[in-house]
Amino acid sequence: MDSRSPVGEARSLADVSAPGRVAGPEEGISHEELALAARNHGLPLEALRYDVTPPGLHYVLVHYDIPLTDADTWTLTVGGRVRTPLTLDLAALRSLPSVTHRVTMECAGNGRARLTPRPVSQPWLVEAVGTADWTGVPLRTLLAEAGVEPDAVDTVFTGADHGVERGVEQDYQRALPLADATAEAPEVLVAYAMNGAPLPPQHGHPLRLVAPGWYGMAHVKWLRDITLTATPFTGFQQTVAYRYRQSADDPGAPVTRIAPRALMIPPGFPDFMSRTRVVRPGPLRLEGRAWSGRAPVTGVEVSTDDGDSWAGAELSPPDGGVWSWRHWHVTWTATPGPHTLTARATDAEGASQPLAQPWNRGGFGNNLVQRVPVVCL
Ligand SMILES: Nc1nc2c(c(=O)[nH]1)N[C@H]1C(S)=C(S)[C@@H](COP(=O)(O)O)O[C@H]1N2
Ligand SMILES: [Mo]
Repeated sequence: MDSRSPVGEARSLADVSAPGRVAGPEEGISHEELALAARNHGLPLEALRYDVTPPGLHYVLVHYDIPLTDADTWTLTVGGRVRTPLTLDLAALRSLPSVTHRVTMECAGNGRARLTPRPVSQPWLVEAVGTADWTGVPLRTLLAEAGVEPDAVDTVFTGADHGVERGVEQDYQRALPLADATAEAPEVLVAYAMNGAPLPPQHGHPLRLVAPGWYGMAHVKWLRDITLTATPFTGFQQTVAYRYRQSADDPGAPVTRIAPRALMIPPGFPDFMSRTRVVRPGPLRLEGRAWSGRAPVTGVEVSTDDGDSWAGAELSPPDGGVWSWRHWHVTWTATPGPHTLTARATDAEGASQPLAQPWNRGGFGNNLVQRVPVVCL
C-alpha cells in the first residue's frame, strides 16, 4: 500500500488528479481504492431478501462530496432550447401529478474489482445494487410545460456536487438523448421521495433524476438544473468516463442500460474474515434476485458445481414491475465437502451472463457470474 502523503509537491489540479489507469499484474488494492470503498458502500448480499431495499442498505456511489442541501430554498431550473424556461421549488414540483416507480439501480462499475487486470477506481465486487420506490414528477411533464424547441437533441442534468476527476474540474453532469428523456417507457422521473420518505442526503436530497433501466451514472443526484441542448453533450461523464473502451485511445461506445445479472443470497453462515459460507448437509433453499435494464428477466439458472451443469430456478411473479428485480429460488441437497454455487440470468432479448470476464478499461458492465464458495460440514 502507498503511504506517501497524497499532497506531496502538488501545485496544480493535474498533480492531485491523475489519468485513469489499470493496476499492474501483482498490484493489490491501494489505500485510495480502500478510501473509496469505505465511502461508497454496497448492498450487504443478505439484503437481497427484501423486495424493496431497506433505508441505509441500498448501495451508495458519490464521485465527490455529498452536498449540504436545503429543501426549503432548493430550486430546479429548466432552460436551454425551451420556449419557456422554468424555475421550480419543491412545493411546485409536489403540486404536479406524481408517479412512483420501483427501480433496481446498479452502478456501471459493479464487478470492476474482479477484473484482471483491474481498472483502478471504486473497487466493487458484485454488491453495487439496490431497489427503491421512487416518487416524483415525470420528466416529460416538465419538458412539456417548458416546451422543447424542435432543434433540441440532448437533455443535460446538473447536480450540486463539484469536484475534479482525471484532471478535469466539474459539476457532476450527465445527459440523456431527448427521445429517452421523454419516452413513455421507461419513464424518467424527477424524484423527491425514496420509499415514501424525502430523499436521504446520500441519495440526492432533495431531488434526483431516476432513469429506469439505465446504469447508475444516469440518475443524477442533487439535481439543480436541466438544460436542453441543440448539439450532443460532450461533458466529462459522457464522453471521457462511462465508455466501453479497450484502450486509452479507443473512443468506445457509451455505457447505457443495465446488462442482465442474478445474485444469490449467500446461504448458511459466514466466516468473519474469509466470508466463506458453512452449510449443513441436506435440502437447502438457494435464492436471490435477478434483473436486466434492457428487457424483462425471463429465466435464471443455478449451478452447484462451478458452472459444469445448470438447472432452471423458479421465478416469482414480476410484482415490482418491469424495472425491478425478480426473486428466484431452487432447492439444493447439500453434500459434505466444498462447493461453488453460481447463478445466471437471461432476459427477453436473449442476453445472459458470461462465464469469462467481459473486460474494458473502465471496468463497466462486468456481469460475469457471481461465484459463492460454500463448505458443507
Ligand atoms: N450528482 C451526482 N449524481 C450521481 C453521482 C454523483 O457522484 N453525483 N453518482 C452516480 C453514480 S455513478 C451512481 S452509480 C448513482 C448511485 O446512486 P445511489 O448512491 O443513490 O445508489 O448515482 C449517480 N448520480
Ligand atoms: Mo456508478
